[in-house]
Amino acid sequence: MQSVMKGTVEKAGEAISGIMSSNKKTADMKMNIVEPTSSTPLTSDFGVKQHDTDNWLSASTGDRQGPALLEDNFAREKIMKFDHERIPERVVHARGAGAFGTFKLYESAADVTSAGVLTDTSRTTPVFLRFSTVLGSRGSADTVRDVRGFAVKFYTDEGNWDIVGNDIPVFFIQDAMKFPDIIHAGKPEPDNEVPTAQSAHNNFWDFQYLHTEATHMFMWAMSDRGIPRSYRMMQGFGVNTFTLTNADGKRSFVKFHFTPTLGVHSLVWDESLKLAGQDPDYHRKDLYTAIDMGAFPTWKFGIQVCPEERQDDFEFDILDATKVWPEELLPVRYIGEMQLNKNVDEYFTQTEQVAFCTSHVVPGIGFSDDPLLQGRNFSYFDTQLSRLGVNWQELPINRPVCPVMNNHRDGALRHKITPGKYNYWPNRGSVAPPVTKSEGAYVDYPEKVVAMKQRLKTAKFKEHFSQAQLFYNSISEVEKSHLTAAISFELDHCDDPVVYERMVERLCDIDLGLAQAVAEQVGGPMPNKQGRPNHGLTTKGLSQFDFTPEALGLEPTIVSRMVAIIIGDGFNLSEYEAVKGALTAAGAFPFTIGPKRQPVMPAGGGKGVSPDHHFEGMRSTMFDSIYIPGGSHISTLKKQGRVVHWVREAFGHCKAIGATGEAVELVQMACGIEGMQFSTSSEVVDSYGVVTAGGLGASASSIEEGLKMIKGAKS
Ligand code: HDE
Repeated sequence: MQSVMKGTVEKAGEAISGIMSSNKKTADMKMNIVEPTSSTPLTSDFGVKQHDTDNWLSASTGDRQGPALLEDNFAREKIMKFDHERIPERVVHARGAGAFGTFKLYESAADVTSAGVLTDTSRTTPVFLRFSTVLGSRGSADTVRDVRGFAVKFYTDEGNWDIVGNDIPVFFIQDAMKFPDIIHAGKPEPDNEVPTAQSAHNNFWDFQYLHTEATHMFMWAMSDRGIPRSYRMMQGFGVNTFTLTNADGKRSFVKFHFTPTLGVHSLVWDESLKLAGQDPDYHRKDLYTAIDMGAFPTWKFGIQVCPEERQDDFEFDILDATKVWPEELLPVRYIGEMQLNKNVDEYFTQTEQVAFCTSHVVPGIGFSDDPLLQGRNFSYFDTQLSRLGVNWQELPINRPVCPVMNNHRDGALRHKITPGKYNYWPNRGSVAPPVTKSEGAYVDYPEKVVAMKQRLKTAKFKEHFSQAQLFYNSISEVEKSHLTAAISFELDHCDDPVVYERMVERLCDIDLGLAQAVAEQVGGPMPNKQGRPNHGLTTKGLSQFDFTPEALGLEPTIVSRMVAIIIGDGFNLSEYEAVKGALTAAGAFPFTIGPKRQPVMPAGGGKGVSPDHHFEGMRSTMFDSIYIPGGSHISTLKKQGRVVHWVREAFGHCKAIGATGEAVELVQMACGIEGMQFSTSSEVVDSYGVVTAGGLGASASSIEEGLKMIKGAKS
């Protein structure tokens, strides 16, 4: 990849160094970065230079290996350090990928909050974002069907603010106390630790039936949101209800939204399944490559604000995390933009050691009584203690960019050295005094609470189906059919009839047609009666089609899309170069795929082209689109099953395919379906996302056009 995109990488390098010189967090991290070079000698951890780290000190004669000696402190240090390399993986969201970036506000939200990060439009706030899957362990695959974590740490001038969100705006449970149950039910079953990274098993669906408040969320998880094309093409949501307080002390409720400027796109299920084996790192590589190439992913940041006086105006409780706030009732106000523009320097010390806490908020931002959030505020700090130890906030990735001073002391691996006499307050020297609100202190919102201590959920929390119906009613027919197929797949993996038959019953509470379609696939009695009547309401902002670039008022783009150009000996060099040049100029990432990674000769001879990969080394699933130039290579390629499969599979996955000259025949053979049009002249024909031109010339721009269709075809 570096070779094909060298120019772009150099440009990206310049852009990144410009951005980074003004990034307080990356500047702060530099203090801990020690770059190994060929002139940095190898030493032990206690600093002594070493001459041999391959052979354990032993009592050997010249021709016979003798016993290893315990006295070899260098060998012992190396082995013992290695023995302790692992820390506990996260109990959920273990598998992740992260990057650094910046947050810029373009409209002040001073009317609702006093937080500097949301009011000062002149600031650039450094961020670190960690994406993750939820159920799989650290070594599982990226493309499994799952919810994705979207955790953002804002290193603000007033301290760290963490939004620990997901790519889906609601959650399975309303109360934190249920978290161990939902996670135990989703994780591998306890007797045999099967399946890995999947919700397609008895326990998960048993829980979904018995725990009705999860209904809305499982509909989202089974929709295409559960199989994103890229971390860069997902929305992020804070999910919980937080509060904002302005300078006059007026408080509002708020939900946080991040919307990708690339639009929201998904894989198709067959691709996800195959990619989990073919390229388990698909998403982390996609993120890393895009940033490396200078195609920086960007999200618009929005707030959905509910004034205190309107909190009881809705049929749902605004503190219930299993409910969205429909945009017709409370519109999303986009006020800023977040961009990721630097990859991590080292995975462990940054992506693995980053630690988020929902309880980390800054002045002007606060909590609500959302019972899920209240419990999360306890859990995250607690989990960091077991994962990273009591001084986890001193780790380079976690420490704030503003001053930190207090009377917390000691504990394992304390790094900070705080000189002086005082480690308590008040002290006779008035050292490290608390300050007032006007001096920047976080002051809790004075809220009157009159209540009974009891374990309950109030009436509105007990309504569990209305928004599941709203979601189903609001998505497109294509999304509905994918959702039906996804539930059918999952329940097919449940072998206990109690589980899948009861789930079909549950689906009747949403939509009878959906329940019947699923029953047909998975077995059990065929339902014939709708359960709860469907209210028939719809809302915007739930379907992925509401987040295509066009719907967001943006130009569709092929920037960072991966295009495979397939060639064999005898390919048409001028078509190849024209299309590859056009793709590169438009910001796409073209890769040449040939029969071997040795020079492939163009028609008419000349210098060969060395492909980036060979037909067997990659699969169509790893690319967004395919282009095949014309030439005499087609007669050979047509006979190669793997090549025909490349094209046919890409077509089956609704990808844009381009062919010029003789290649039109190959594409026709691989994916010709009744009614499909192919061009035999220089006229460009676009039929079912297959763009063909029989002659030379017009191809470059037409392929570009074809690629723009990716966004629609893949949603
Ligand atoms: Fe989490 N969650 N969670 N969660 N969560 C964790 O904290 C927890 C919930 C989310 O990239 C853990 O540091 C409870 C909702 C993300 O490091 C743990 C409850 C949402 C990440 C934890 C929830 C999330 C976590 C495990 C129910 C979306 C990964 C490791 C009240 C808004 C952050 C860790 C990263 C991680 C607890 C529910 C998102 C155990 C008790 C709702 C993105 O503390």
